[in-house]
Amino acid sequence: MKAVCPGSFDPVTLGHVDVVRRAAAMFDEVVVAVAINPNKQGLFTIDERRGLLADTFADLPNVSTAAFSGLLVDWCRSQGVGVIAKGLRSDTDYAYELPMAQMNRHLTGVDTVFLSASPEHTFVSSSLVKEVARGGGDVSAFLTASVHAALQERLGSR
Ligand code: COD
Repeated sequence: MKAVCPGSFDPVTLGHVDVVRRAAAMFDEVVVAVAINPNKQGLFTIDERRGLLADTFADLPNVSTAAFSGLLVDWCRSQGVGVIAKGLRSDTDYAYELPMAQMNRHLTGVDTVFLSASPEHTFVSSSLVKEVARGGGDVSAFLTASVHAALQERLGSR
């Protein structure tokens, strides 16, 4: 079965990496799909995020990247994706994710499976990593070396 791990990935963190790698071990094929949100300016462009994702998962032959706009379930249908795989860090994630999972299933029958976040990644998010990095904090424990370098370069050039 073909699964999608959707998200903003601005940028991809080790929390995302953990979820995608576990999904890749469960499903035949996993597409890591970057959501295009015209109302939200990211730190990295969609293409840059895809590039960082492609580097990160270069060793996994059943993982690819994509970008989508509009409804995730419409994109799933057009791509033959049968399941959405997401990480769950907390009850806050659960409260946010559950109605989306139910709505997505109502709309097209596409189910969502949740992978519990690994304890060491429970507090990791792209937004927190960016905030700490902007303040000069060390975020190297939460990113791959190449994503960390890209983040340093981007923030340094601002
Ligand atoms: N550990 C485990 N999982 C994690 C971690 C971590 N440390 N960090 C993030 N995750 C998981 C998140 O729980 C999420 O499942 C996924 O990784 C992506 O996270 P982000 O932060 O990169 O992306 P989000 O949450 O901004 O992405 C939200 C979507 C873009 C997927 C969602 O809004 C969406 O599907 N939008 C498309 C429009 C649509 O269809 N809307 C209708 C929905 S019913």
